[in-house]
Amino acid sequence: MTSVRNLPVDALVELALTDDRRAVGRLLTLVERNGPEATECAMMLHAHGTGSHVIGITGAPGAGKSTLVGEMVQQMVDGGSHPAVLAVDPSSPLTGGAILGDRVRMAGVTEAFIRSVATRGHAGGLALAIPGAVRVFDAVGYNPVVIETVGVGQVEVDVTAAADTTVVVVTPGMGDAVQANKAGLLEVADIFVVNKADRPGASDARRDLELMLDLSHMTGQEDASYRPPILMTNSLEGEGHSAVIDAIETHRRHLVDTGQLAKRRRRRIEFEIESRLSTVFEQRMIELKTDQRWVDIVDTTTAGTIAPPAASQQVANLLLH
Ligand SMILES: Nc1nc2c(ncn2[C@@H]2O[C@H](COP(=O)(O)OP(=O)(O)O)[C@@H](O)[C@H]2O)c(=O)[nH]1
Ligand SMILES: [Mg+2]
Repeated sequence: MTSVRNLPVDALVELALTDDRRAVGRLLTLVERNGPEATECAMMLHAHGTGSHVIGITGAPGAGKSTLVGEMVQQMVDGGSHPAVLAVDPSSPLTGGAILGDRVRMAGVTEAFIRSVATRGHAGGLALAIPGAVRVFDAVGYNPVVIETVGVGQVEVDVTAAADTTVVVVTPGMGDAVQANKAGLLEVADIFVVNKADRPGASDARRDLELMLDLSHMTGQEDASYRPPILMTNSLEGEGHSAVIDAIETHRRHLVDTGQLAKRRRRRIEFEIESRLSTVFEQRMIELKTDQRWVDIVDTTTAGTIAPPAASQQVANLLLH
């Protein structure tokens, strides 16, 4: 058995396109590293895009995202789909991945591809790692691609940029709905899930969300014909998940019918290009700082010979050439 580690990228891509799991796993590793091989891989995969639906699942740690995803993936597979999961878990990537992996293995699912990604250690961060991994899954033919991530700060923004449909998971009690609102999740949600519906306060959480949606004119939807549904699930008992899957399909069809799917995908590409450029410039900036020309510019500016805006212009010229 030859190791996929020794294969050149073109052979690896060819093998991955036959849904060889080791080859897919190796491609994901290369993409996460974001070296020259990642670029080569992206170029080769480009021609094989299948347009998979990308679903973002976001919410606070412990909300039950992994459990929910495990349950949903099981149902998707039972329904004949071939889903992939990208679990981005900054708090406990190993545990998070293991919980999801164990559940799915327990259920006997071999049709789904599950991958855990740590948030650290990627050049360019998740903004590049996520679209790269989605491209791999999409080309191989995994559909849908589910991205699980914690809904705080930049990570959440990244996942929203990558997803066609964003599902925000909240739990009963502790003013979760209010927290979600504060975190800006109301604006990015296409679907709300109140998970742990077995706990007291679930209907209060739903009511809070309904009220906030009534008050908010900023639900992120580009037309008034769509209002994010609020669904209840009990992931321990496996209740309510088919309604979530149906709501995701309804939203997908809405995106297609209104032309918003194309717009979202365009925005996704725009975001990736921007993220790549930022990464390139940050890298060049780091390199430039070890260069005598940088020292000279800072020296002349400090001496008062030129003003900082002019110095910035000189630096920009250096970076662009
Ligand atoms: N009571 C109850 N507990 C749940 C439910 N869904 C998940 N949990 C539990 O909540 C904890 C966190 O779940 P996990 O899926 O890891 O949350 P994540 O951090 O959002 O991915 C685990 O102990 C789950 O067993 C639910 O519907 N009801
Ligand atoms: Mg998790």
